[in-house]
Amino acid sequence: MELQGKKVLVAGTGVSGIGAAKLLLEKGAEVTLYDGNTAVTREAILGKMDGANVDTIIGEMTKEAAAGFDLMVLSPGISAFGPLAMTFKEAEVPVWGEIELAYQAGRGKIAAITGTNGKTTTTALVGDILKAAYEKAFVVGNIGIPYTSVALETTDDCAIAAEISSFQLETTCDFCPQVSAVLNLTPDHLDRHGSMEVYGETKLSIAKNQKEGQVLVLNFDDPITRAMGAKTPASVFYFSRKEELHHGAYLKDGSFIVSIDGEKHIVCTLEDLNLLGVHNHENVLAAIAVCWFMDVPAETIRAVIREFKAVEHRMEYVDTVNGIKYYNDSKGTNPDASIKAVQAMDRKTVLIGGGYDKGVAFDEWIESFGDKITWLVLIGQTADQIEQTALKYGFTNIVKEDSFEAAVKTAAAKAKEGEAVLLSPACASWGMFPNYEVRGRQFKELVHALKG
Ligand code: UMA
Repeated sequence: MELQGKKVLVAGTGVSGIGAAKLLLEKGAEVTLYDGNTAVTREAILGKMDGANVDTIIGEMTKEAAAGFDLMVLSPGISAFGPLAMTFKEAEVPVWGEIELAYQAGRGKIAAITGTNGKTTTTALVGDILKAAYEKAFVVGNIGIPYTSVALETTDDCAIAAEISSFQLETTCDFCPQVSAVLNLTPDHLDRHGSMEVYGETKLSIAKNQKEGQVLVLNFDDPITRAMGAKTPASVFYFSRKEELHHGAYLKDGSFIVSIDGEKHIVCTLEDLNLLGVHNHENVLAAIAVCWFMDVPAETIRAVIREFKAVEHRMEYVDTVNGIKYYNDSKGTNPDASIKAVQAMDRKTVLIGGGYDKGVAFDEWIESFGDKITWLVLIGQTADQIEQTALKYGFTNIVKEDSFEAAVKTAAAKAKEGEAVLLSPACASWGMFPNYEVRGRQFKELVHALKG
């Protein structure tokens, strides 16, 4: 779509909406920024727009107003099937997400990564590898950097590592990566998608425009992602931590191997890794597979893996205070992610959990505690639900706190010397914090304050 002169409504004035609005202005579109939150002010929106004078609508959006636009660009936090988007769809105004807009405006070879867990680590690793292999490479998407903020700098010979969430996939149209990946699928965001089936279909739509020769990397060990292989026109390349594959990437006897129709290439070994937990073996396998098909030589992949460290808020070591080690896993925003964090702990641990209610169950999370988790300190909307689930399994060492600060202090008091405190809430941060990054940063500040 030619954007010059088009009237575009950008819904949401967070990083995604602001990135989209700036790109649209550069492309000569007439931009109106909309936010449904009545606490947001026009001044605050304009303050994020570097002096550009755009129209704003705050609060209610009427059918009549919607019909006056040529395009709507929706932020991922707003459902593509909610009343706002439906108003535009009914008025036959195309609805794109920020990813689609960036794709339409940008160039270059895209490696797009989705999945319930591991996306950020895998995308960050893929991004580092692409930066080492290509003259120009970008890391964008759900990782926190809007794709639109770099789209106009992309060129035909550049590479892009994009972390794509299921929210963002609801609003792609022509988006077509050269290589895509679905890392795994476990319950998350069911309040938004309604069912695991819809959530899975949304994830698989990352490959919906790919053709044979363009590659979809899938986890062979996860039954749901394994089954996706039969439902795509893309060329499928599996990875497995458990099984040797004739055509795929796998881990065997400590070596990460790419096998192309039986021709084996050892890319690196377990000794090359600086990442905790077996789930990271899967992330590394996925990154190797993605980069292989982004035409990166094995020696470059290995050199970058050797240097790669855990990303912020993902099993991030914070400090040791009074002989207690503190870990920030604020990115553990669903039970499966938090289970992996619990499994990666090598000592008795006090766990801080709870937060926004996404409609998922906590049974498996509680069951994963074994005798490793000594106390559970709960915060947020899900605290009561988690407590009830824990009691059902006989786990009674529970404290509920009203504030995050009190939760960190209680966890510090419950942990003994030689033990650990882990923030891995199994819930999104919303309701108490704007996002998981703020929650993680506050945790680190509170830990440093304990040192006093
Ligand atoms: N808003 C409305 N109506 C609504 C909901 C929100 O008007 O019904 C407005 C809010 O008032 C606010 C704006 O929309 O002004 C926020 O937009 P947003 O929620 O889309 O957030 P952004 O700041 O634009 O950040 C988004 C992603 N957020 C979400 O998907 C919720 C960020 O992912 C992403 O990093 C960023 O774009 C850049 O691409 C965060 C996330 O939590 C990290 N992702 C989920 C996850 O990882 O599980 C999917």
